[in-house]
Amino acid sequence: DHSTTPATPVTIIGLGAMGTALADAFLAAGHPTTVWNRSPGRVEALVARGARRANSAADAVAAGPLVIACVLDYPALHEILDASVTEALRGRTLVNLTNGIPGQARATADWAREHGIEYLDGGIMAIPPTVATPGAFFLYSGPDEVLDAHRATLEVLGEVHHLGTDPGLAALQDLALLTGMYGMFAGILQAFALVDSEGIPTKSFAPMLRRWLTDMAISVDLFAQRIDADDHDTGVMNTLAMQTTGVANLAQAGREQGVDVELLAPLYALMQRRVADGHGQGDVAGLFELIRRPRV
Ligand code: FVH
Repeated sequence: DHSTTPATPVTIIGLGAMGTALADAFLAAGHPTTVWNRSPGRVEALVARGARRANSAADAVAAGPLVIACVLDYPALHEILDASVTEALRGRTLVNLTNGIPGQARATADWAREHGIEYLDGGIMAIPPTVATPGAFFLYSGPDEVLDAHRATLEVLGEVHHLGTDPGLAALQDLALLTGMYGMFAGILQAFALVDSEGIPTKSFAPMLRRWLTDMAISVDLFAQRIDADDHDTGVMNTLAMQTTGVANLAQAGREQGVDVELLAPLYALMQRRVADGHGQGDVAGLFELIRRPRV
């Protein structure tokens, strides 16, 4: 009977915008939640909402079996993990949801193994208000048995995606998802700059831009099909040559409107290179061939 099973105590290290949202999610789900932050001021509001205050990071870690860290970056994390905290973590599970690169995740997993700490690395595909809503999903990598032991608790935060035992896989795919997002940000900002140059309020243009980007999201699947089939040339409906002319036009229009079009310059240069290589009648997804790691 799950209703009589006490919820696993959870410790949250790092109470920035995201750590606070994680702690609130566990409090709302009835988990005893101990919190610690470098600057103590951020603890107060959570304590008022039912969290337990720890006087040091080591005390926070000692409060339960599952410790979740969410700080700015790995150097910040390793500043926190001094000798006393490392010792307190022995025999417990550390789930690190701090953004970083695969090498940092793998090095931290090695460090954890050396100190008898179970370790999962993770990535958060949510913003603070969407934590613990159906929109949130979390990436994890690390040993199956560690993930399985804490799956139910981690599901409180959002959908759990276990990407494999290599601890670097969550960081890699987190960064890949963010790469897609930042490319989109560049396009959104460039589009707004263009309409703003004619005094069109971005708010009135926004619904059309959202609709167009939502429709064009199909490109994710279409490009993936082309790349996996290693075929950028058959059945092309919108050729690279045509699209290169279009991008030249929007860059020129931007310049004539007094808009800085620097964000588009690298994409345009790549398109021109691929056309010069003889792939003008191919698909735009063929640009992948110019940026991928060469096959050995
Ligand atoms: N907020 C978001 O929307 C995104 C969503 C996706 C995931 N990211 C990642 O989550 C990590 C934390 O992000 P955050 O939004 O909570 O960041 P801040 O509000 O800026 O809080 C930063 C916390 O890190 C602590 N901290 C910074 N440097 C140190 C250090 N040297 N030693 C100890 N702690 C440090 C900081 O403490 P304090 O300044 O309050 O004392 C905050 O707790 C991040 O990896 C995102 O990429 C969030």
